[in-house]
Amino acid sequence: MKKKLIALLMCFSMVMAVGCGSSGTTSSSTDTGAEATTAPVSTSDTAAASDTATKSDKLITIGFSQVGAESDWRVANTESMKSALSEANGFKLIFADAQQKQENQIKAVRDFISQDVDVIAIAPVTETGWETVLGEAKAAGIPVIIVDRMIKVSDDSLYSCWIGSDFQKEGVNAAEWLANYAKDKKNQNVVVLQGTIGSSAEIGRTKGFGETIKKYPNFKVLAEQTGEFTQAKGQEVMESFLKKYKDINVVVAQNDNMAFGAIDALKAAGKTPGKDVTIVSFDAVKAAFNSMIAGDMNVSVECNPLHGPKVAELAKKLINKETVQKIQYVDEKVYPAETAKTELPNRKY
Ligand code: GYE
Repeated sequence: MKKKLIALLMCFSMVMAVGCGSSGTTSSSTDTGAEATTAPVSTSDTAAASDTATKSDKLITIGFSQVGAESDWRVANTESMKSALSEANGFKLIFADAQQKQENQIKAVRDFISQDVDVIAIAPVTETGWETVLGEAKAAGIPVIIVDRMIKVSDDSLYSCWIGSDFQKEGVNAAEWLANYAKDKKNQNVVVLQGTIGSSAEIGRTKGFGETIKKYPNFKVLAEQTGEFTQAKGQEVMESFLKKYKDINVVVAQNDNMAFGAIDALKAAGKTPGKDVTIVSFDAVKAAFNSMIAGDMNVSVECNPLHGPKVAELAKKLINKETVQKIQYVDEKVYPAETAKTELPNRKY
């Protein structure tokens, strides 16, 4: 009740400042699938919701702000979250697709607060820019779980916990694999297709790979440019790299979808990816295993998107006021092409 009162007061002050629930973006970007939607909430709706117990006593209402649907990885992550946060498992999920824009995520979180959800989960597009809205969630007494990418905040109490991957370690693993694979090859020119600039996945993979490959003098990074984690942009940036640089020996794509785009661009330019150009990728989605079996991709560094069950467990613990581990990394492996055939049947995403 106290939480609802605080939320109502906050909402009122937000009406004065920005207009509570006036955002149409969240509802238009909201998934229209089976789960509930985040339609804009008017102040009178909110007041009504706080008067009558509209929420089921049993179900935990959780608002999840997802990055978008930019890659196979993301689709798998969404599926994992939706199936774990189901009514059968005790949840009412409010899913909002941010279409790769942080501003949409901020609006979605404000909608979640005004709907007085029990828990908020966010897969943040970028690391920075979260202080204000997370301060609002904290003031409303709503615990926040950060999923996948990290956030950078001066006050760690603005979120309850985080679960995701060690992106820097993934970058180091990619570089170590490459250094060993091409140890007898001289003058290896590398281009890097980066993910969304400012996302933890991009920051960690760029740093881990860059710092490690520097130790091996037969590699030279010619260029780094973002392909926004999408296949179309990966292909476009690769085409421009091919126009600019004559001798590209290695492509490092910070996710599989950009690697698929780069492979198409290389083939169109008459090159043989997997043979005369080494393709290093991240995520290890099923399609990457098929690409390795076809001989196009040389390695994919795993990034596990199956966070749903863990988020469900954390949400229940937070509701019960149990202590949870603040930072949790998932385990990940490296899959070179020679493992693809045996591993493909075991892959879950
Ligand atoms: O690698 C990429 C997705 O944040 C780990 O985002 C995630 C990344 C993943 O678009 O495919």
